[in-house]
Amino acid sequence: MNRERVAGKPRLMVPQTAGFVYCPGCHEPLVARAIAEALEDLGMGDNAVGVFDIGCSSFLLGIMDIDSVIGPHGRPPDIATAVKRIYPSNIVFTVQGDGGLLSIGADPLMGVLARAEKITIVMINNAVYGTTGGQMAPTSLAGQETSTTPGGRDASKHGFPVHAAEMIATFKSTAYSVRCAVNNPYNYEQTRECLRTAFTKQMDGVGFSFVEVLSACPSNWHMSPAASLRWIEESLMPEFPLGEFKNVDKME
Ligand SMILES: Cc1ncc(C[n+]2csc(CCOP(=O)(O)OP(=O)(O)O)c2C)c(N)n1
Ligand code: SF4
Ligand SMILES: [Mg+2]
Repeated sequence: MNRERVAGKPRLMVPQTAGFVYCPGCHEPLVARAIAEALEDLGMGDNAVGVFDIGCSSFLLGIMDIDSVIGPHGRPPDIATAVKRIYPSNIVFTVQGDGGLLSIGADPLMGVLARAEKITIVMINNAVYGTTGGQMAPTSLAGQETSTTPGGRDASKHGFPVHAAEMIATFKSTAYSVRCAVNNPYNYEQTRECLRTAFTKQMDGVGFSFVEVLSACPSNWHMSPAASLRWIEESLMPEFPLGEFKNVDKME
């Protein structure tokens, strides 16, 4: 009987060789896979440079077979700017956590938006600082218990969650801004498509593109992988709705 191949490992994903192993149920490797597939779909795997941040996304370096560089925490947008200006025909993208992009690296993010850099930023929104033990991030929900807000995030002391995809959509330099998730096969396929669109905006020279992905961190949410999937749907998505916030073919 002939069997139809319905899924396989993308060529750009490599067996994990580094000492680090992602926690069970972590969605970051799925984001890496979606990026790998989007680059393969576009035939750009050999002409792409990933700039990874300090944080759990830094381990994409060990599982993706693309040219890559790692930056000091929060600085990937600056490095991506330089790489893109030196190699303008390459797809240049960063992968950063919500802490790395919105707090520690808020200044480099503002720089690329102000200068209208034609790069792509992929932000992993797991509502915590994952690598360092689950401290509050700018994206932590109201009432969310984290290691630095053991009584829950209290707006009067800790402020409100930051909506990156909506905020970035307000900049004239932004060609594309979207929020996705990889919590089920449908949303995974949507993420792959959004990444293709984001990279295409860059290849066409339209402007800056941004893809935020809701991502499970079971270890720091203190939940099982299955409970994390439910928490994404019941708690994260109401605060961070999925969808496109900007999609234009010309900066104006
Ligand atoms: C300037 C600087 N501040 C703090 C740290 C410590 N640090 C390393 S990773 C990290 C948290 C990363 O969180 P996030 O960016 O959300 O990524 P995640 O691990 O959740 O994917 C912190 C605070 C650092 N390396 N450099
Ligand atoms: S700490 Fe969280 S983000 Fe980091 S690998 Fe584990 S589950 Fe993933
Ligand atoms: Mg994080």
